[in-house]
Amino acid sequence: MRDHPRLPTAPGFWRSPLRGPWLTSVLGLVLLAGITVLFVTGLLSYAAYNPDLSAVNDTTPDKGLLGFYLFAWPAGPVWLYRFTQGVHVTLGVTLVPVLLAKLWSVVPRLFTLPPARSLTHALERLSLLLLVGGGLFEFTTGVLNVQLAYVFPGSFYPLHFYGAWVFFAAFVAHAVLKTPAALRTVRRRLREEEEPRSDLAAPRPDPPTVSRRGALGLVGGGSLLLFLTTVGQSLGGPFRRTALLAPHGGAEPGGGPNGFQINKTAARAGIDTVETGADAWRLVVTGRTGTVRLGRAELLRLPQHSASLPIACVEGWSTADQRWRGVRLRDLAALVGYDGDVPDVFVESLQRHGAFRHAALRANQVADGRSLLALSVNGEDLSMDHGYPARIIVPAAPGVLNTKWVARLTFGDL
Ligand SMILES: Nc1nc2c(c(=O)[nH]1)N[C@H]1C(S)=C(S)[C@@H](COP(=O)(O)O)O[C@H]1N2
Ligand SMILES: [Mo]
Repeated sequence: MRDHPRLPTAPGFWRSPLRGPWLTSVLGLVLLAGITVLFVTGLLSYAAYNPDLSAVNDTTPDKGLLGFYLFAWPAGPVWLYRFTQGVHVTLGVTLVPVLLAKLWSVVPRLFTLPPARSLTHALERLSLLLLVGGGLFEFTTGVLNVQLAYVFPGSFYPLHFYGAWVFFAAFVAHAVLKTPAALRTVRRRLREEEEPRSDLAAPRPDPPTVSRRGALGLVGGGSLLLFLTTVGQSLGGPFRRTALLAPHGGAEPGGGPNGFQINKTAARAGIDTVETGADAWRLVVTGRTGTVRLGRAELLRLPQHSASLPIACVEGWSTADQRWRGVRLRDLAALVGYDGDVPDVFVESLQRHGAFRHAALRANQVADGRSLLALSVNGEDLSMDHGYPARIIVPAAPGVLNTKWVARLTFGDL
């Protein structure tokens, strides 16, 4: 095409006949609903970490007011975190095509000249920079974390956390400014009125090769495909095999009672069978009345209780319910002087290096009868990779709080 402008700043450069207020509005309204859910479930995930309990669960530097304490995460229903985090991750992945299509639909505006017509225009463009930058950052860090690709400097958690606040502030401003017009555009189309002139539409469009509805169908189809190949990891059990996009790294869990997902093996955590053996391993329990040390045989002589609970990770995957059996955390608290007035507990693993080797549980979690120091699962001793000789299992909590290879429990208010 001889007369095609070379620079994207020229209005005639953008030729797709698909761009226009309707496409942008529909995609925008889908994102308005979807990203709101992502923000709410993200905040819930933050609350679920017990961020206020200790500097161990939440190590975000300088979080100040943004680390505001939400509420005590409940210990039921047992599938609570599995659900909220499954929604967060599955919806986030599903929205990727919608986000990309939305950005594509407005990309000509990135190149408008002059860059700023007025102070208000300059401020608006600055907020769009935060919106687009924040959105791409949150989706990218989220997907990388789900894929266990820890390529960013520092830890995922504070990056995704701070990014979320920047993104959401810009998102709220954008939604307040644009939603009324988007709704008007969609309604006008429903009444089959002409689309008004807009700088979103190409001034000299090429002939269409697909209709706008067709393009929207393509985006929706892409989302559906991502949904279908992701959701299985949150459902767990046999559905896990359908989660083609979920990472299947870690160890192959194999079959049998211990045959469910393993992210970090005992070998990777640096745990060896000498320190977990009957001669070496003692659980150290400390509380109001001092310290007691218990071997595995002694723990097995305490009252044993069962609970059917899943392990649901922040990465969105979950196991189906497994039948755990062991000693109630509140019974262990009672051994060191807490009868009835159950406190928080700080849990430490044998593991000496790496993340997730300690965790803080809140009093309401310790008090729940389904919160166990598990010694066996599905009728068999825990395998080394699932935390032998003992692991924590708490209902409704994120997997990261279910510490494996437990060495020490310190009861007391944190
Ligand atoms: N000691 C120890 N316990 C741990 C972890 C760990 O790395 N070390 N990982 C936690 C996380 S993030 C999850 S989701 C659950 C399940 O992890 P797994 O699949 O490695 O058993 O165990 C938790 N307990
Ligand atoms: Mo996890």
